[in-house]
Amino acid sequence: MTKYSLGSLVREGLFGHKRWSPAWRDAAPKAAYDAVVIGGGGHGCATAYYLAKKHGLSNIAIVEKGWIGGGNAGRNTTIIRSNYLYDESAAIYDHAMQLWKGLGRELNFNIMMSHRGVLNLAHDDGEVRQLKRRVEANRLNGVDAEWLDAAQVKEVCPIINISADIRYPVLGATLQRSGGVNRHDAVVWGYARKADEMGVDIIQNCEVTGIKTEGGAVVGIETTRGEIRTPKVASVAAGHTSVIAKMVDLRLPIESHPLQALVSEPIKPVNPCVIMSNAVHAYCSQSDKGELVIGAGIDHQISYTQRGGFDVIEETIGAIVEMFPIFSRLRLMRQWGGIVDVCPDASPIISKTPVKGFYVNGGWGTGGWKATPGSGHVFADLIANDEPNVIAAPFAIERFCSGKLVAEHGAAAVAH
Ligand code: FAD
Ligand code: PYC
Repeated sequence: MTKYSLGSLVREGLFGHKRWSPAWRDAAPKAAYDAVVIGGGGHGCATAYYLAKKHGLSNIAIVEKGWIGGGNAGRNTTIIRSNYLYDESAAIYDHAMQLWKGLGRELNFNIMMSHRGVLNLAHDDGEVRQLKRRVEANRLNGVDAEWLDAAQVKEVCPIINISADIRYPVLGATLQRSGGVNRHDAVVWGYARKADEMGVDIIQNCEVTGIKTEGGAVVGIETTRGEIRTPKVASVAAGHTSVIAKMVDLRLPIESHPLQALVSEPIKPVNPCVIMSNAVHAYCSQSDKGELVIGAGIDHQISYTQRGGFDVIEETIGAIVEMFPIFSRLRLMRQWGGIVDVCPDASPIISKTPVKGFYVNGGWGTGGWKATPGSGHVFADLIANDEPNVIAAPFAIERFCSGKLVAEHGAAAVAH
């Protein structure tokens, strides 16, 4: 019998709580930093972590208007995959996928990474053709992908209804076996704890209200807790990217929409994988606690309210019950929304701007969670070197002028 009880381990801080939690809660803004990251979501905390770890920049701050992980990072359904169509997307999402694989160990935090496989369903001939093409494109990029017919889908996910006479019959699916889910708050805390250990200030309850420039270059920010001087400001404020960009008179082609999700009461394990259907606006996985985690397509109205309409959820639940009749009598426990910012090509912006020292990372739309480590990694590179690396370069804002878009609506896998 060990001499340590679980309680004593927590009290002694052996799980790390004592060291990291109060530090960021108490961080007061300093007068000046070498760089400031706006937004303490997954991407913001990852950016700060890689700035400190890879580039030795630790006189930096994350400024968060609420609490870290309270935005989309804490509201998303944690689906991880990299099966996008174009080379540019495969490069960034698969970069993230490789980082996810070792992230729990790197951060010394259990992020509950589960590579349980992601199915993307096809319900008509057009989708079959489109998804088969994507499997081939994925393989050419070294991304694991398989095409399954309906019977093979049922082998992977025995509870799915593959009858031919339902409104949207399942004709087949792509399967990315390395795809899966993880624990969102743990990822944010893991990055934040490590960043904090390296000297990064995490300033919560501090809203950025303005960005100060002189001669076309950033010199500082205005916040609800006073002014901070800095030559570099990095916006990672998902859902509010265009609001922050407007502070330097930059107009971005981004729309903000609610995206909703919900969970059922917990049940015994019945769903071994993640199943997504773009056509019926629904997807589903099962958490380790047993809750079914269900998501919808975006709400079409533009909004910052962090909640959506019940009509969207009603449609999603109708589709889920048709695909999984076994769920029809379950009760729902919680429903919520986040605000996602969507670019016209359903791909993100990772970019320098015409304002020297102002960098933007946003527009990840419905699918940025899976990118978190890759996004933070390449954005930190851009901020430190003032140049995008080869992975980030295709996502610069110049593409909206040149027309070289990375059109990923199909692979976004969530109805827009
Ligand atoms: P956030 O966590 O939103 O971080 C941005 C932060 O900026 C917020 O904390 C906010 O408070 C802060 N901020 C904003 N304005 C200011 C200001 N003026 N001053 C200071 N701070 C500010 N993606 C997937 O890949 N897989 C999924 O399964 C998935 N499911 C989703 C389900 C839902 C319901 C939602 C809403 C999103 C989902 N997404 C998914 C998308 C994903 O969550 C986002 O693309 C991603 O999390 C965005 O990055 P982030 O985590 O840094 O954003
Ligand atoms: O991009 O895989 C995704 C996703 C799942 C749920 C929301 N987005």
